[in-house]
Amino acid sequence: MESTRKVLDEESVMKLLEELDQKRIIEEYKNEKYSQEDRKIFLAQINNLERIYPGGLREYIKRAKVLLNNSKNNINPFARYKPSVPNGTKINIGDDYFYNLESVGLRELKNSAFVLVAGGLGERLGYNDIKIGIATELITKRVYFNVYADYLLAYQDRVRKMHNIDEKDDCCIPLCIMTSDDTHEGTLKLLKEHNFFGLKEEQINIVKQDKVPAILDNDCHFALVKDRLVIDTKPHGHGDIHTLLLHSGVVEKWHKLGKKWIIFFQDTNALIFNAVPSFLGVSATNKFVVNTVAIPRKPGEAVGGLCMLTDEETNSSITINVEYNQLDSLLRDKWNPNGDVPNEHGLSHFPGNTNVLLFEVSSYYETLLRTNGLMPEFVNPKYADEGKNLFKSATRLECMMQDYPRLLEKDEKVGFTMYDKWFCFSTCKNNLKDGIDKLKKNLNAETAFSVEQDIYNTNRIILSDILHKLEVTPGIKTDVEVLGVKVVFGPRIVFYPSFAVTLAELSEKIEWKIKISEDSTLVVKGSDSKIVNLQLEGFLSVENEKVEGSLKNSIRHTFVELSEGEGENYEKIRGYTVKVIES
Ligand code: UGB
Repeated sequence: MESTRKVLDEESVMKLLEELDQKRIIEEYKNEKYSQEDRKIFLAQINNLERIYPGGLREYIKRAKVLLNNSKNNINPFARYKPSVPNGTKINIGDDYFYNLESVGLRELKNSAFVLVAGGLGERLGYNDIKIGIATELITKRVYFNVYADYLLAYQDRVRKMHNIDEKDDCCIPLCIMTSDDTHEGTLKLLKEHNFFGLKEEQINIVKQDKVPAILDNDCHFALVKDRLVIDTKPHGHGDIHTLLLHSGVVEKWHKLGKKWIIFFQDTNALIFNAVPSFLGVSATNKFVVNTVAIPRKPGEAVGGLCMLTDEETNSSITINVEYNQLDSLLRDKWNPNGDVPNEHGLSHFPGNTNVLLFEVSSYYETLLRTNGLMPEFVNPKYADEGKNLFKSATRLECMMQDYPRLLEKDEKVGFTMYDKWFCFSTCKNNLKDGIDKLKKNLNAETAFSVEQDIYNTNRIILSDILHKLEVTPGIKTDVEVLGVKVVFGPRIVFYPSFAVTLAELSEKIEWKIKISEDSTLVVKGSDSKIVNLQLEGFLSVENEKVEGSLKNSIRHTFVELSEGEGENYEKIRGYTVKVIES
């Protein structure tokens, strides 16, 4: 990150470790069992740790000591704050205001850049490869990154048309991807093997997050990897993206290019792009420096809650995410003795954070320069004694990308935009078994099969409930059972972004209505496709053509349960495969 930093030689490293009170490590360094090569690797590691953390190891330890001291003395970071339900912009999908926002947002795409945070290992998902390489649904089998690239390409196409930009002139929408040691190689491989899914290599920046030193005790002694001269390190969290965007020079580059907006999105939420144009419209209209896509959440869900926190001393307020593992206790203390209680619809009073964030570039760049890209952090040691002096295992500082608004000093406008969940949020975070257990507890499964259901369902709801252009007729039952739970699929309707990137476009390209049987499959691609009064029984794939009238064939996509361990990885995590049958 800080490329101009001087390389520390052995003497300087030893001086630094001495200053940081890391005597045990200095002793270990001198141990004769280590070779010159081991020592060289160790010195390189210290130099790297110095480089990746703004302010280096001195700053890391300084901040860690404060946070560990607060934790030991039970100083609650929220002690000064009183939580209340925040006010945001409520979106009614399909009303006039929504279409207005979409068209404002569409114009802003020219000034936008995107950031995909994809450094997470996905421990809850238990998938043995990178998450952006998982098939989103089994009809087109497009993996997450393919879908994201398709959206960027379709946005570029609209920007070109809207602003009369010639084919030969560049109108790239830049993308930055954050990887980690767990995902970096896999991400490069996926992108290269697929020729960047149609994007230009130059429009993509990849920044890799590094891990930070693991800490053994309240005095911030670093942990060593067992029997090795290597400092043990642990993930620092998705908040690293802000530090990396500054120190890699990416945000400066985008600022110079005249970009106005940066949209941050997660690795496994393809539905979010339904909301992107209107979300941009909200920020542009309200001049928000930070905006968050929010959704209704159920109490107890692993989704952070947006709260208005009012400082009881100064009376100033901030609307910010409180992470799901802290929300209930904060609310019990100062809002309702029963904590995160449901409202009359069974939902939390506090909107859920999707971690899809939209920042205004000038304010963002200025803030990062002022703070040197250092994020607010927290520490979460598990203590082994009552006095809180011993840790069960080494800990580290962590940071979250959604904590960025805490860095703002000026009276800048921070907002959030509330959407219906079905429209923009469906993530793949849990393995099959945990997903099913969540369903049984009336929570969202957030697993591969629920994502696939949500993709088809969202298109069905948009066409039927919002555009009033769909009628579903009965067909052969094609439900599949997964670990004893029935998974129901309606018609498998997949629209490529090239066909429509807004609801307004979709509505314009579907004339009259679509009548489709519940076991049919419709895939539409290409900006020149048009659907006029279609009655479909079977399978239809449309690309840049006009289809009209009645179409019947005997092709069906049926879902078939797999036994444990059977199938490709992307099938194993959903528990079924798709079979194309012709009767
Ligand atoms: N990620 C990284 O790039 N690097 C990291 O070190 C860690 C993660 P998770 P989490 O969607 O409802 C978040 O693990 O942290 C990427 C919000 O904090 O999937 O449990 C990772 O690859 C929470 O408030 O999510 O919870 C992925 O793309 C809530 O909104 C992204 O960061 C929740 O998301 C998120 O990582 C949610």
